[in-house]
Amino acid sequence: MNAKHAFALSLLAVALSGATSLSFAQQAAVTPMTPDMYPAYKKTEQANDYVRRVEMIPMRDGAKLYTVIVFRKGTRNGPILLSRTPYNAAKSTMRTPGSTRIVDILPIMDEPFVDDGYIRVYQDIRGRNGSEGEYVMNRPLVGPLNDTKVDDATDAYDTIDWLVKNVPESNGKVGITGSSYLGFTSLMAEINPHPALKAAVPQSPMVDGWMGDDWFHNGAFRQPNLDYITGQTTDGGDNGAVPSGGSDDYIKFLQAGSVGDYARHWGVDKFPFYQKLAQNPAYTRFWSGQAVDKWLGARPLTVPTMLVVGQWDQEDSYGAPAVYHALENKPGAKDNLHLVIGPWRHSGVNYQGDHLGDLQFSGDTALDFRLHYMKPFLDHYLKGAPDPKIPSALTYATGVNHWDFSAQWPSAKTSTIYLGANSALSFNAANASGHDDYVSDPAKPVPFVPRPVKMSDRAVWTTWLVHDQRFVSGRPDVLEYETPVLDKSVHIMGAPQVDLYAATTGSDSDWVVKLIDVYPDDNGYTPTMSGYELPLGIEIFRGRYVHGFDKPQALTPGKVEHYHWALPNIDHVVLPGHHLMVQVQSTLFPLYDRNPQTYVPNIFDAKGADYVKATQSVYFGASTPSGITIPVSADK
Ligand code: PG9
Repeated sequence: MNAKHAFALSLLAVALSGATSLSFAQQAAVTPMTPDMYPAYKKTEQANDYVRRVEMIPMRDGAKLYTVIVFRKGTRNGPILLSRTPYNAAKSTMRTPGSTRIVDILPIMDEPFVDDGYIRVYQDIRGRNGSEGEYVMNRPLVGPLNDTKVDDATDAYDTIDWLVKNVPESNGKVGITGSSYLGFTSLMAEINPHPALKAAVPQSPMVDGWMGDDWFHNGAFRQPNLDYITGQTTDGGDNGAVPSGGSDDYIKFLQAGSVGDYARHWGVDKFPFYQKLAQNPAYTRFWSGQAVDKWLGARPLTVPTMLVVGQWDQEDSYGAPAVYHALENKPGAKDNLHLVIGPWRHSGVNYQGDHLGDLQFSGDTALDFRLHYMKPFLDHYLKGAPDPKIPSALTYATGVNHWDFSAQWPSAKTSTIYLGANSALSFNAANASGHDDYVSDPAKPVPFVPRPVKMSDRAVWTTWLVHDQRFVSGRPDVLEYETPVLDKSVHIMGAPQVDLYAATTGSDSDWVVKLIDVYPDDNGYTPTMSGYELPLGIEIFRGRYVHGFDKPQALTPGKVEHYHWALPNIDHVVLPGHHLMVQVQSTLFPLYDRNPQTYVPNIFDAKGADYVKATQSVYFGASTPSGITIPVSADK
């Protein structure tokens, strides 16, 4: 018998015996020339603790959307928790490829849900990854800006309809959640919602891309978007950033010139979404017509909604509070609308939340929220569990590290801190009038983090809003105003409002204001925080919009204008022994594009000669009371 025959016989013996393997003694001897191919091999199925089904769910226009349904084996009568994503449903549901454990394949936030009988569903939105159809960034609602018959509201409706009819393990009740873009799709599901949609937890939703979410803030363009658009729109999958290299984004953007110059240099100008941004720099119908808070505010609230945002959300701090305010007085809002503000970065609610940059909190605040507030909220509406009685506003007070429960947001009580002479900042209006001047030079913009700047570095990007601001203290183009040491605490609960009276020698200008908690110089308990200048809010305003976001106008050189804008919403206690500080500057680079300081019709296309130095004057005193009005807790 040659080696081939012996091998065939051993296969036959396995087949006849029904055994899956032979003991070493039973095996025919192999020789060096025994053929090595073994076509009879059948993969041993892993003993997964989950079921993972992929479905192509048909929409009303015939497009099919790639949908992954995951649940623990044995799940019956389970509620469905849906997320509709542009970030790859297949990858989102295979975090650790090859793992047999459901908690390893799903994102960490899903663990308590699937452990408690939930069915987790991730779907690629139309045109992304595995889904059919055309991708349009934050696809507008069907109507004046969308002449098709489909949007993310209809797609959510059709998906939910299919799921409740075709997932026999479900109890027919659906919740929707997700952060940022997924927060946007969660809100869209609430427009003409499917009756099976019983609750929504939109997190850091992108709501108004011009006012204060991803693309612009008060009209100033955010340059990291160029990387995002490249990744998002250059193929059906997930491309990377602009392949521009370099060790310092500060230099890279400065050398390029305007945003338009940069875009042309790297080929970004060809992308349709870039063109949408560059052709719509002001707040025209293009933007107001797709603001999600305006769409939602035009309808009653029918789906119980818990809006979530991070206090230091570096991408979408605007959206959740804007939707809250658009809905708070609507029929159906009482008891069904909640705003949650946690001590997190953008999307930090879904990760570890025991610290942010140098700031430490009491335990894992994100897990605490998910376990003790978010899940009981969903359990109530999707599983019939008792009502956890979540307040209208659930906010985490940083500084003292505990959750606050409020019936309204923001606090109705306010207190104003005024800029004054000699760098003073005071709760009393300044007696003497005057102004402080600095020269803003677009050739030397103020960096938003210490150089070298690498905006794609996650550690830098996710924590820049809590970065110690001492790195710009003392720059001649940064004004600083500071209170004496506080003898009692200041509990901020809401969005501080900036009133800046200022003039420029240019014909356009940006203004950046920061509200800062200055730690004691000798901070014994956490020495690493000694003297730390913790930003409580940083926000920009593009001067040309002072008389209306849809009406850009040249500024009159030397004329004092009253600029008004909001800092992000916070719940923070500035402790006795600390100081409050305000910094004012005119650039925050390369996060925001540079204002040339000469009025041009479209800053995306400013020319080299348009970029000029300007002397900026910040006014204080009775008739020009620059300051910040702070909502403060009514408790004291
Ligand atoms: N902030 C991201 C985004 C949302 C919507 C549009 C563009 C960007 C995100 O994290 O998804």
